[in-house]
Amino acid sequence: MATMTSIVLLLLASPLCATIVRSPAPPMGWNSYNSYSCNPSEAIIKLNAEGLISTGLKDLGYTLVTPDCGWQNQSRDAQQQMQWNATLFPSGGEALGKYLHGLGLRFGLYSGGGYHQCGSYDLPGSLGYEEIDAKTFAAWGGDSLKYDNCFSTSNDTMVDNDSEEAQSPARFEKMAASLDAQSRDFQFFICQWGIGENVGDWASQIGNTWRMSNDIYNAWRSIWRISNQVVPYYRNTRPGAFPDMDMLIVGLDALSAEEERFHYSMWAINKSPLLIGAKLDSTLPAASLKTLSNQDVISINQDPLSKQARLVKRYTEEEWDVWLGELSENRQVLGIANWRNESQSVELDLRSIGIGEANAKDVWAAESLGSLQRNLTIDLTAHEMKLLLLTNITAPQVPFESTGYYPASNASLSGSATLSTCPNGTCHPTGLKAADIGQDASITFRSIKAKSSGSKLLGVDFINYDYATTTAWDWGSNTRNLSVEVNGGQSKRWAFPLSGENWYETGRLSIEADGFVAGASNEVVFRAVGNSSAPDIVGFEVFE
Ligand SMILES: *[C@@H]1O[C@H](CO)[C@@H](O)[C@H](O)[C@H]1NC(C)=O
Ligand SMILES: *[C@@H]1O[C@H](CO)[C@@H](O)[C@H](O)[C@H]1NC(C)=O
Ligand SMILES: *[C@@H]1O[C@H](CO)[C@@H](O)[C@H](O)[C@H]1NC(C)=O
Ligand SMILES: *[C@@H]1O[C@H](CO)[C@@H](O)[C@H](O)[C@H]1NC(C)=O
Ligand SMILES: *[C@@H]1O[C@H](CO)[C@@H](O)[C@H](O)[C@H]1NC(C)=O
Ligand SMILES: *[C@@H]1O[C@H](CO)[C@@H](O)[C@H](O)[C@H]1NC(C)=O
Ligand SMILES: *[C@@H]1O[C@H](CO)[C@@H](O)[C@H](O)[C@H]1NC(C)=O
Ligand SMILES: *[C@@H]1O[C@H](CO)[C@@H](O)[C@H](O)[C@H]1NC(C)=O
Ligand SMILES: *[C@@H]1O[C@H](CO)[C@@H](O)[C@H](O)[C@H]1NC(C)=O
Ligand SMILES: *[C@@H]1O[C@H](CO)[C@@H](O)[C@H](O)[C@H]1NC(C)=O
Ligand SMILES: CC(=O)N[C@H]1CO[C@H](CO)[C@@H](O)[C@@H]1O
Repeated sequence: MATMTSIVLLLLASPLCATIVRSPAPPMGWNSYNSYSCNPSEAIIKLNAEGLISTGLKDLGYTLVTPDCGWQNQSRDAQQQMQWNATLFPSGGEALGKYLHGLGLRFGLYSGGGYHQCGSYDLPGSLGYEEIDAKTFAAWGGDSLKYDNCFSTSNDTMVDNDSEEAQSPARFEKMAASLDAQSRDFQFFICQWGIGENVGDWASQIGNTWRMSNDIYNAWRSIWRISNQVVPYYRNTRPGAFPDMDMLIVGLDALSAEEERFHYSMWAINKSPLLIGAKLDSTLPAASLKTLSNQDVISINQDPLSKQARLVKRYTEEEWDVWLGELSENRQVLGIANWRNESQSVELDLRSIGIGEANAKDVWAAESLGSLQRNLTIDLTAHEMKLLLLTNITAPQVPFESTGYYPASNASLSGSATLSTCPNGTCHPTGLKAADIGQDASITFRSIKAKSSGSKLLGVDFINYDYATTTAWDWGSNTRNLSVEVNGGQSKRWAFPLSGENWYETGRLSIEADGFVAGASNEVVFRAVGNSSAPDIVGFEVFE
């Protein structure tokens, strides 16, 4: 009864409070950080807000404007409220909000759940002041809050990625509840950096978006790193809950025009927010503006189904990937990603990704390709992401079928490799995994069946949660490599992305391995590559 009463009271009370708005599509807008670091100012914000309008980007949906770190005064006022730094923002926060709203834009606020703000040792954080700050942000007319994770555990350590406290949802939940208590709608963007376990599980409950990686870096290699880390978050992505791959580096003079299209495509199909980080003035390259303005790519990102694309096939030595995302109205987006910095021609059998026939539009070329089936030959230029919008999709007449599942628990392990029993319900589908596959280890599967000789599609069930935080600034890639040798032939290498949100959540990577012979006597050996560990292996399934 008590519970019933409180539910009734809550329902009655709800019209008085607003709540975190579950905006159905990923946020789009502009943020100051990538171009101005923690040094925004009123003039900078106004320049770029006006840039959104003069470039036409506002009309395409980029409406949120966020001054990132560095906007504050060092002291709170007598009522303990945060204040704007009047040297940098002479008109103050409320006036800035009015100005942005007057332009038809939305006002994004930024703070963090720590003792200080990121990028400073003296600007006050929101930790312990959540209710006051949420109220102040609402009074200024804020429409969203990006909430960062610096100084989470001490006054003098800016980045703590390892402690339980730094990884905990508690500080983010406190701010979410404080925003919910305001009589103003907010979007809540969690910037916890994807540290710890199961971040998408809790963050998607309380935030519109969650940063699933360390910061983007102004170089091509961070595209590879973040793409490998976003893979498993499709489980949490849904309308109102999106994985944040960080602000775009399009227009920042770090990538070629082709690479900018690749980066933008990858963010769009994975349903990341599309937050521009470039200066929207005369220095913005025309090609970058054109990329940011592609309406087909924007509508793929904003599609009402809100399904993150899946990495459905990878060719590591050949350096290309196949990504496939479901869209509304029974459409799909097919992304063919050339990680090689050279042009190459690749072949893809649509049947191997579950498609019989489909009509296709090459999105970036803006041309119809007519009806496609079976084997496509795709010419890719260096670092190109080809995006094909598929409609009228039919299933293959003769689909690939499983001809057997081979658990690691039934394989011969050598060297450091050990078989480990996982907590109940994990390490799908067997509950066991081969772990510690180091330099001298191998896992040998015998008696593998094949109906015919040649290349087979293998669905490898693996576990990798070796995520990059400090190595993110360098060459951390969120991958572990595995070599696969069939019947004593030449071994081949694959880079496995993250599989899940902990060391027990299985992911599946589909690869093609050659050298099988018809019959039931095939032998497949998995090994680590060089001196770095392989992903843990649960088993694999063969498809023909
Ligand atoms: C305001 O910003 C300026 C420029 O960054 C800085 O020098 C000054 O210390 C800040 N003042 C306060 C009170 O935060
Ligand atoms: C910062 O806040 C203090 C205390 O409220 C105030 O005296 C000072 O003028 C402010 N300085 C700036 C730059 O905003
Ligand atoms: C941080 O500093 C404040 C005041 O300067 C102090 O009250 C608090 O205990 C400090 N916290 C930590 C974790 O050092
Ligand atoms: C890709 O190749 C071009 C031309 O050879 C070169 O200028 C560029 O630095 C390369 N990019 C990367 C990320 O290595
Ligand atoms: C398509 O490619 C596969 C190999 O990927 C090959 O076995 C098959 O014969 C090809 N089919 C056609 C119709 O070319
Ligand atoms: C899809 O198929 C339907 C009939 O099956 C047809 O009317 C329609 O024109 C097709 N759409 C495209 C884009 O080809
Ligand atoms: C396990 O391996 C043996 C041969 O080593 C094979 O006979 C048996 O069918 C395998 N069982 C499974 C479940 O794969
Ligand atoms: C494992 O979990 C299932 C449900 O997920 C439950 O029915 C079963 O009792 C659990 N087994 C153990 C040993 O905890
Ligand atoms: C695996 O290979 C990829 C490139 O194919 C590379 O970027 C990555 O660093 C490798 N991973 C490890 C852990 O060595
Ligand atoms: C691993 O191998 C690389 C080169 O292949 C070498 O530079 C590095 O020192 C090795 N690391 C260890 C721990 O042996
Ligand atoms: C998981 C991870 O990358 N942890 C790093 C957190 O930061 C400390 C200090 O910078 C590193 O030593 C850890 O490796």
